[in-house]
Amino acid sequence: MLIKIATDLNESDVTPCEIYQQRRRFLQSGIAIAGAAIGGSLLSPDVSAALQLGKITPGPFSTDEEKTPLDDVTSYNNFYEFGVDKSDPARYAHKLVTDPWSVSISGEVGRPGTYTLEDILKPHALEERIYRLRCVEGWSMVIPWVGFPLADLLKRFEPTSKAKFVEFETLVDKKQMPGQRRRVLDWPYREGLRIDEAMNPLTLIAVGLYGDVLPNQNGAPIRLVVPWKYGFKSIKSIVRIRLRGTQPTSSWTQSAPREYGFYSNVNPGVSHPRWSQKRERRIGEWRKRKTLMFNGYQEQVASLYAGMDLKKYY
Ligand SMILES: Nc1nc2c(c(=O)[nH]1)N[C@H]1C(S)=C(S)[C@@H](COP(=O)(O)O)O[C@H]1N2
Ligand SMILES: [Mo]
Repeated sequence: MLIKIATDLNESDVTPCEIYQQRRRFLQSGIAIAGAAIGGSLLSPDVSAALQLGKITPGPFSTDEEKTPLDDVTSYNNFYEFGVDKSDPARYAHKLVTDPWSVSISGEVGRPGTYTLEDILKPHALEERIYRLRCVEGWSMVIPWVGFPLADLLKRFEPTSKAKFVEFETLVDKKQMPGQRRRVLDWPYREGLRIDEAMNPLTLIAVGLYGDVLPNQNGAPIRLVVPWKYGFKSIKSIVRIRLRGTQPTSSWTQSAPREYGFYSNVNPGVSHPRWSQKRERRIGEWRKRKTLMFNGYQEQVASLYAGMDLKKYY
């Protein structure tokens, strides 16, 4: 774990739970976290400054449900580039070099180009948004993300009137990502959204969680968070964003089109062909919860799908 704590705490004295509660108190009291609190070994001062960590304001749409402990958020992950076991990302992702990092923006935009992470992040004020994340496998978490709306990012690059969809890609680098030596998926990991989904104010570009930079296993340095869709739509470690006129594919749809559709909205009424999606296990809980339509974000997103048959467009 990257998280370094303020100097008046001794890391070995406290559990991860106490560490994040302590960190929360710093944020809530509005006191900037000292520079040392940022994962200095991996981030250059430029990127740290661009991230503005310590100046995170509470954003809209947060749930007041109990947050999943940091320890679970960073040790139970899906990030197939590092292996298919839940523990592989925490074990292997620390090797990923996330600085320098660049993101190419292409396709139907007025200002295409390859931008450094700093260029990408600098104009954006960071918000904390506590969102539910529900994996298609049937587990869920509540994660306090740090980020800003994807819409704000896309608008800066001036999408043309032909931009109907957005496609995202993760880094390909077999040396750093040992899981890519096997063709479990057709690399790069790809995802896509319809432009109105991408522009919805819920859709987040995340650069941190629990008030700190993203741990590598959670998709550093920059990932997508689409809380009304199954977790796999929330693509990690993005290097390419392309606006397009036609619907892109996604890695999971490509690998098993009958199981994973382009939309992949959380929907308890549409089963995965091999299991039900009616219930979920919140990590840390024993009793299963009912899965909510659109993962509980109906109010924000139901109108996007008005008139669509969501059994057909799963
Ligand atoms: N590049 C990439 N992004 C990815 C994945 C992946 O394997 N590779 N897994 C997805 C899946 S299935 C889930 S449930 C979420 C998990 O995010 P978390 O580990 O931060 O909780 O990341 C998604 N993003
Ligand atoms: Mo997932």
